[in-house]
Amino acid sequence: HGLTNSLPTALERGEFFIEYQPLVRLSDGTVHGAEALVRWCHPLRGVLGPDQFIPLAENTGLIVPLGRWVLGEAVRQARAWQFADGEGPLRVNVNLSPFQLRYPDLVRDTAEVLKEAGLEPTALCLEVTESALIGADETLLRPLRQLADLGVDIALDDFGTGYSNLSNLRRMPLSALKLDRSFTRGMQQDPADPVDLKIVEGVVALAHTLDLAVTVEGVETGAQAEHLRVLGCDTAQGWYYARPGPPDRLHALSLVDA
Ligand code: G
Ligand code: G
Ligand code: MN
Ligand code: NA
Repeated sequence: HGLTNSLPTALERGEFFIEYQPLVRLSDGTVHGAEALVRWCHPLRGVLGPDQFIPLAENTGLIVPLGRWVLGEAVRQARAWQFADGEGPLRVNVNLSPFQLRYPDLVRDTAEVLKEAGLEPTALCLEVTESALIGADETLLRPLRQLADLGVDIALDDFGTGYSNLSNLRRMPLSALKLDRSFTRGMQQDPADPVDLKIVEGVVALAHTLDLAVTVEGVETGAQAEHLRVLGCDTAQGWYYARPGPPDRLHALSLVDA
């Protein structure tokens, strides 16, 4: 596999970069923060998305240094936004691979990166997928609790697509659920799919009962956003607001919307 050979040096060569996609508060349309999404600018193949190299990075162990790099970049970027923006502090979401959760220095590294950048831990949200937490045992729950104790938010990504064990919702130190975009697809129809509306309504009720915020992914139309607002979702992310893009664009967006 050609990519396998070039992956280890790609980090040293500075071939990775991060795009940011805003998370918008449904109540008033202001920018809450952004999710960091890593890309690889491969010298021969062009820009590759995470689906094309994250599994490879996981299998080769490179996910640990790569994940640490993404975290450092994203945290420094969030700090830069806070300096540039008179509005409320922008927050940053970073995806965490299950392999990183099993890495013993994750919590120490994260605390260090935050301290070095001067970013308060509450401005960082780490996203963990449901499927990463299948059969979540103490090995995975302990670092999550330690991160939560630092003040970092933990969000359950792709919620509803995995094997959600609802009892996990009680055991895990979560702050938010990210509802997978398959649930919001039916809201693009006119009229919206009544079953999808009911499902989202139920998830929001469950989440809010457990003190979890609800973020919805894949919002592509204004009608969808309005449905989700009425159903009580807290924040939204999707092409309706912005595609993933360079960090400076987020700042411009927050000034326009505020
Ligand atoms: O960038 P794109 O919108 O194609 O994202 C595809 C998936 O890749 C996302 O669902 C996200 O979970 C994953 N992803 C993006 N960036 C990172 C990263 O830095 N680390 C890990 N582990 N996954 C990421
Ligand atoms: O795995 P995760 O859900 O964290 O990554 C989000 C993925 O969904 C990225 O690949 C991103 O480019 C894509 N995405 C983001 N917003 C939208 C959207 O509104 N519609 C669709 N179809 N895809 C989106
Ligand atoms: Mn994510
Ligand atoms: Na997701």
